[in-house]
Amino acid sequence: MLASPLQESILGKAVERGLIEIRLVNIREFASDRHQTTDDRPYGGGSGMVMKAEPLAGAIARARAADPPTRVILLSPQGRPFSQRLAWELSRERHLTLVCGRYEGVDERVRCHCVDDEISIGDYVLTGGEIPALVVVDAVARLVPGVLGCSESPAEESFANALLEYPHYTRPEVFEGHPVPEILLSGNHAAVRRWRRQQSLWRTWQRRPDLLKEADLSDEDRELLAEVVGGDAGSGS
Ligand code: 4HQ
Repeated sequence: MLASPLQESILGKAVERGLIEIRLVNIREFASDRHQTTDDRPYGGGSGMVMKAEPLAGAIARARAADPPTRVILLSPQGRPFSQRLAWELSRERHLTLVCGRYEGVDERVRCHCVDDEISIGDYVLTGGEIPALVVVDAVARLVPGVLGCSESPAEESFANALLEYPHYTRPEVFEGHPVPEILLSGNHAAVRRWRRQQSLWRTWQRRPDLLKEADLSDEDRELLAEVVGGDAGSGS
């Protein structure tokens, strides 16, 4: 579930170029019985299985013994909501350990005593923490200097400034009867910049008013938004 996606595309290239290093640990290696059991039935009864504490704790202890020191993060729907802000924060760490649970979750004592943080990628239930871990790795790795080409620097994009992206177009000039907005063909760079900013503001106003409330808009932003939505620009409603 993890090895193959991590070898592809931008992440794979970043690993090849030595910009990031990713190690996978199979917790079965830390099981003590000959069946390499990592789950067991819940105390108190009920359906489903629980990840046993010892194999997980053993795997985490191994990670903690490594250099440089690591921050250990459990992926779980009960965690702190993942966001671009948190991705930036994690991108400044030298070493992260992402713990992926299966079944109904991990023994509460692992959560309390072996991990530093808990992160959720959203309010829905998945079958395991592997895909959430891939989401975190992807979002964090692309912020590591050198991972993206310099033409696609992560600083000036959506969420860095809390606004949604403006619409993008490439050739052909007319697709199934739908033309590219004329202004983008005008060669007037100042007008293009203005139009894009206005589109970003408008989109965010329409689709994510919650983001607009957090954004700090300039006077010009408010004017651009008022041009398309009327008097209540920037109120976020
Ligand atoms: N799970 N954000 C259940 C998630 C999840 C999420 C991970 C499912 C852990 C045991 N993790 N396992 N949403 O749904 O992070």
